[in-house]
Amino acid sequence: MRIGIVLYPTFGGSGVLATELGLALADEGHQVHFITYRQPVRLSGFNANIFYHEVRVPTYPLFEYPPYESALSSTIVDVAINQRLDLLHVHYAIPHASSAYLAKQILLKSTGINLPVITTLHGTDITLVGKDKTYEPVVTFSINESDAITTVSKNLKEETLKSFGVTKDIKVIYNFVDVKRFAKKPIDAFRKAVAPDGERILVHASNFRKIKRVQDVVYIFKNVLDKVPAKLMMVGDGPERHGAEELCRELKICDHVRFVGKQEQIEEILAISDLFLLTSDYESFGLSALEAMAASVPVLSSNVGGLPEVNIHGVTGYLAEPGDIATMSQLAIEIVQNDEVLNGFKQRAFEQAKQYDIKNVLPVYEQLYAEVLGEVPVAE
Ligand code: GMT
Repeated sequence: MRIGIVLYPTFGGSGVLATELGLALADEGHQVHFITYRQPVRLSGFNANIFYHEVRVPTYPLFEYPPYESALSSTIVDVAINQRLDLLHVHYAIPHASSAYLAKQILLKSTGINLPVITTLHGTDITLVGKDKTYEPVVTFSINESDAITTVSKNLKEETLKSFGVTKDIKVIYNFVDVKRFAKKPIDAFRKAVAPDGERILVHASNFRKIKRVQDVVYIFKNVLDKVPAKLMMVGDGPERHGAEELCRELKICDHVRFVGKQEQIEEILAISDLFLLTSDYESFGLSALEAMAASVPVLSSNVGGLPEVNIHGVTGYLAEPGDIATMSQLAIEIVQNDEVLNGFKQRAFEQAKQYDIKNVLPVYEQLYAEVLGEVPVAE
């Protein structure tokens, strides 16, 4: 198949997932055309089946807000015609689903091409931004106009049905991970550099937005440190990083915390880690937690959104209410203070991640594509 994928090219989960999906589809022999405004972060190296089409947004003094949505629709039209796309898969509703709708109408009217559009909803496009009255009518309309809709967890499906007048069926296709990529041997020299005296290594990775509650990560770490020798790696960057760094200074724990910024090789960091902390107010799924589990790292997370579908309480880690720092700290200590307990969690986290391996999820997307193209009947 010739598949167009519209995505955000940044470190956010939806962009990472969309890129990994495209790479896996290309490995299966499909021709994949990524459409976005910048080279996606996880897209590197040459692959004969992969193409990248950059959306150019010309500036003009009149444009205080350059019209990206129109530029994206025009690029989709161009790619669909010239690359003879069979279908378009857009990740994150805003503005990708409405740009896709517009492109579809242009193609239909001007060339007679009917380009099927699949929209995958990822999280904040529904729960935060999408719900905002400024966007809601457009989001509802463009979701309903998609030929197929998927969400990355059962929880996100429920949230979508609760907040939007969606009249179409929504299929849950869980996020996935390439277990092979994350099941890496730790690099001893790296572990020693971070934790020279064999301290436990705790890790958090995100885009440091408010919703992630990164200060909670720092408070929890401080409580762990009071009981167990430990180090904390803070991976990523974003608006809340500065506040988290300040807090480390206030709590006088800077020597034990490293803010390493955005990292492309997250698997190297996870390979030396003992516990992943995800304290968010909401996660539709928590792809970063799944990646940690694929690297045999247990997860301490909040009990929200799709996280309980991924992180199983008492099995792959623990869950607690967002903001309940005391309980989270106690549970984190429980996981890391004893080798035997920690190793049990590590093993079970890895077993759980295997269920979400790309090789199990990719065929589900391929089946959906075939259904949308009318090649196979729609599965119940
Ligand atoms: O909202 C973000 O943190 C980024 C966002 C994205 O779309 O890039 O992440 C969402 O999609 C990820 C991939 O499906 C999920 O793993 C995240 O849980 C989800 N984030 C939220 O729901 C907050």
